[in-house]
Amino acid sequence: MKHFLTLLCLLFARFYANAQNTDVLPSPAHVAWADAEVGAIFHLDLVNFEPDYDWRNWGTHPSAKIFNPSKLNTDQWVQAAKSAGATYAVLVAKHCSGFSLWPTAAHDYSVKSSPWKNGKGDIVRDFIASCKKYGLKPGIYASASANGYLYVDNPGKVQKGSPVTQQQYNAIVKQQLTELWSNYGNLFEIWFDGGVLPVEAGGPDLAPLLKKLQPNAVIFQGPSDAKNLIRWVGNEEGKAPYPNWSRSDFTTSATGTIKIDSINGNPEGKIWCPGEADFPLRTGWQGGWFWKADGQKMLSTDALLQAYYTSVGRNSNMLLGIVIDTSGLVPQEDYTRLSAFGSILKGIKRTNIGGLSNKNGKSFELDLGQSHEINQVEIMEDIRFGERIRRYEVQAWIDHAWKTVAEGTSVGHKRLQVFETVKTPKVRLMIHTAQGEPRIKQFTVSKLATPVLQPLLTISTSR
Ligand code: IPT
Repeated sequence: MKHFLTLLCLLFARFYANAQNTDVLPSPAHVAWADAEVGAIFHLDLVNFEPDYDWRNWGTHPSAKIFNPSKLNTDQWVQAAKSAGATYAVLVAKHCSGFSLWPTAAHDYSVKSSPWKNGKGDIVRDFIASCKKYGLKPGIYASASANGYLYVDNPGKVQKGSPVTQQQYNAIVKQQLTELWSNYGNLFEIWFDGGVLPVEAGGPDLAPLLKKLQPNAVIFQGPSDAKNLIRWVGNEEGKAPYPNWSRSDFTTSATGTIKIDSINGNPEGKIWCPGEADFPLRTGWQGGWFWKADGQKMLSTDALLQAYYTSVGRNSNMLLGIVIDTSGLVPQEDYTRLSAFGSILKGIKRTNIGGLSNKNGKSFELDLGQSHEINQVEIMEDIRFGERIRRYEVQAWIDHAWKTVAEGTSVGHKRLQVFETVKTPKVRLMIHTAQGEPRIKQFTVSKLATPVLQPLLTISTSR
């Protein structure tokens, strides 16, 4: 009996440990978001029409009359994003100026006071319709943390001289977000740039509103009591840190400031809150997020590919910033670069040499039939069961021995690693440390063509 009880205790302890370590799971919205992998984010604001405008010079905001992107065509924007491989798209509906791209009822500083479409237009409506037309999942950014028109600075605090009090500003934020979250259908992603001023610090109470109006959207840096949170990776270069765990103890910018908590995440973290790596196609003025006629540079396709590997390849989504010029279009040169990148991405997906999918366990061998050249591995966990892998190694059979070609820690939705080309008839994946039984969604070995491989070998893939 004593032995029986001890055994029972041991079994229970083991079960409990396993359950504890694997019970922080993604929501269905998180899983769909991880599957989406590549998104685009579009910026257009009054600063495009008045480049000298500094939103922090309170009271100097430009007149809405200067906003007239006369050729605006959201179909063209969404097509540009799609050509780059994006499966979702986020519109910055209100950036730091406070000027709103939809005819908000909260105040007059919006498209309705502009000459564009004689004040009758709605860019949010057009954008969502284009996303539907081209099959991209729509998202909206309308940050609560900055607003030049209402003298609000990060992290959502009303400054001296403002025409509104903090309470009035909070009410405006709620009203605007209610409009955006009620009138345009289900959103895939909602963006809070710079986080949200917590309620305890005098900010608006947004979690109940999210729960009521958009329960299935993932929320970038939202209030800490919201569901479906995702976090910032800490830079605007498309570089997720490594390791990059999907779990974390907080979302980034929990206090609404630039402070970064828990940048690598934590495999034992309390919440599922994966990283999204946002970065613009352009660099220079306004960080490259907004269009300017001159003085900016564009990332090369090599740089874009590297960013893909350091974001999607490190268990993060890639969110690529696309500018809109004052005519209301993605400039042709940007469009061309985006499509060139999209073609490269598609090509990469066609180079698979061998693989397996949907298998449970800690060790897997791939027989390639005959010797093949390979230089990339892709590992995906079935994250519906949590992130279980803690340390792994990939070996190839070379000269009658197993040689390590890749190793690492976090995997999550996707891990991509490239290495110098080796010729091998078989490959094995070994999971040395895990919590619970690893669930492998996919393990693939492939060969990247030399011109694609070269720039990737220069990034540190942390073997
Ligand atoms: C930075 C914000 O502080 C951060 O919270 C996040 O929203 C990020 O932008 C998104 O790119 S501010 C930027 C000037 C680094």
